[in-house]
Amino acid sequence: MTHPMNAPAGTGPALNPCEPLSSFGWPRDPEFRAPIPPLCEPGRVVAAARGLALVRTAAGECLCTPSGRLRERLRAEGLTLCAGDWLVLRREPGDARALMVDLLPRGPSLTRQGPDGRPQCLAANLDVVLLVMGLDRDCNAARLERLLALAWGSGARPVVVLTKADLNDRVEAFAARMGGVAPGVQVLTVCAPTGLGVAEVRACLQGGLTGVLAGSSGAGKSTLLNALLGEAAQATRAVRDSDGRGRHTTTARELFPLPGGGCLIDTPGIREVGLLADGADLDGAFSEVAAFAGRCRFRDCAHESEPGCAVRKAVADGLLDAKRFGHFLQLRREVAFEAARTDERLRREREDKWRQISKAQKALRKR
Ligand SMILES: Nc1nc2c(ncn2[C@@H]2O[C@H](COP(=O)(O)OP(=O)(O)OP(=O)(O)O)[C@@H](O)[C@H]2O)c(=O)[nH]1
Ligand SMILES: [Mg+2]
Ligand SMILES: [Zn+2]
Repeated sequence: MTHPMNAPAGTGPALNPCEPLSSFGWPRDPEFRAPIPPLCEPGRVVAAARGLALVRTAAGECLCTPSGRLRERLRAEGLTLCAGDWLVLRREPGDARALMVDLLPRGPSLTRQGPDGRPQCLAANLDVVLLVMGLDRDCNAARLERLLALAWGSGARPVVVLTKADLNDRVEAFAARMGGVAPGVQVLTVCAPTGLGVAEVRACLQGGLTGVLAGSSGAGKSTLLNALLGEAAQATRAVRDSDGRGRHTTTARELFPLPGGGCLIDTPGIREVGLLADGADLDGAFSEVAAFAGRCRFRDCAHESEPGCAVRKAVADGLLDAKRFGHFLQLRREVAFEAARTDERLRREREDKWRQISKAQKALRKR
């Protein structure tokens, strides 16, 4: 069957039927109507590294290199391909490698501040962000607040998944506490050895949705993925006995289609530095603070010492949890710090550019 999107009028038969791609989430949503040019096909990035990408097309997986023009565009816009990206590919008959000719506009994506201070896309075109925390030692409110800020910033729906239910005898109390930190967010508990809760996670991705696993190393992300796949596709490793920390077993971000529909991107454990800034949404993560902030006297109230601050008043009146408000302030400081780092980088880049220009001008005058 030819997908309507792949059959522009008068271009003859499409190269590949797109039907099998539906299990990879194609088409992303009804408004996603990017036309695929003649003799091209859509594909989804399974994994990407150093400009190369392993891409899933209707015909199977293939290794792809970017066209010169796409490479140029990615460089100009500071973009790197990542798992979950949708691409336009062109393949000459008989070629083993396909050419990536275009990157389709990204939908909700998980981003973080990259090592160079630029935003870096970790996983693209998401419907659900699974915030994974282990009920052994990993699960706490502060960590969840960070993960939630990241998830709300992505634009995809967060779902909290508490793993290792077999290692905690107060599972319900923990789930309730995490539910309090994440008002309105679904909280699931799973136990990999017994398979408890795995079906509920699968249900979150029903209908060909795309999810990403986010959480610290050792939280049990890959173990959960394996349980959903019904096979040990991803390696997993025990956390260190000494401090309960993970060993960063997963090292690359990779997209897996799930039996029964939907796909899931496994990620390396997120180190919680540089997590925030651009990708963070504090109002989403602290919706109850945001609700009071609307009633502050000043629209740009920082809730510090301004008169008529409704947020401070709510804390004083016991309507807003003081600890939560403290976390809000702390995360806001971190976001501001990360943002300042980015500003500093931009300023330096601008200065460099002017230095180069004035050098070139001087050289011209000498001639
Ligand atoms: N008892 C128990 N152990 C679990 C459960 N889920 C995961 N584990 C164990 O926790 C350890 C870490 O699991 P991984 O799946 O490798 O963790 P990860 O989040 O993928 O870690 P990174 O890849 O380093 O980010 C492994 O030894 C798993 O067997 C569970 O439900 N119960
Ligand atoms: Mg892993
Ligand atoms: Zn205020």
